[in-house]
Amino acid sequence: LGDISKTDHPTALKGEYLNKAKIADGGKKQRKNWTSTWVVLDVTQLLFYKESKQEALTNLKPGCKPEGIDLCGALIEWTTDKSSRKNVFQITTSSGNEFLLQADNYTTICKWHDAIKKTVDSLARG
Ligand code: I3P
Repeated sequence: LGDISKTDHPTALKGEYLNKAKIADGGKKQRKNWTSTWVVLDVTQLLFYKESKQEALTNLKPGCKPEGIDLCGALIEWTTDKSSRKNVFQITTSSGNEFLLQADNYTTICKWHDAIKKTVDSLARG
């Protein structure tokens, strides 16, 4: 877990491919569709890029903007009943969007779970 800072400051994680499925939009259930996504953790938000190279292009091309999730007031919880897959946690945003994130590698998904949770906690403390 080398990327996680030991201080109380918001944690940011460099990009990595995770499996992502959006299961609700504004509280309304959506059909689940798992896709591999390049995920980057910012100070206040989680960014979803289609591909790693999109991150490099995002500041150059207006059309390359990632999908950003506001982590303020979000809920992060492990789940075993929302998917048949292993190593799944759910992010519920304050606006009622629900995402599942998954990786086959347990260490990888724990790193993301812990860092995102830490960011949410730091945002709650102001
Ligand atoms: C879904 C697809 C998903 C699966 C989901 C299925 O079928 O197989 O991979 O989720 O299960 O409904 P479809 O492609 O026809 O939409 P998991 O892989 O996370 O189990 P679910 O309905 O139990 O969520």
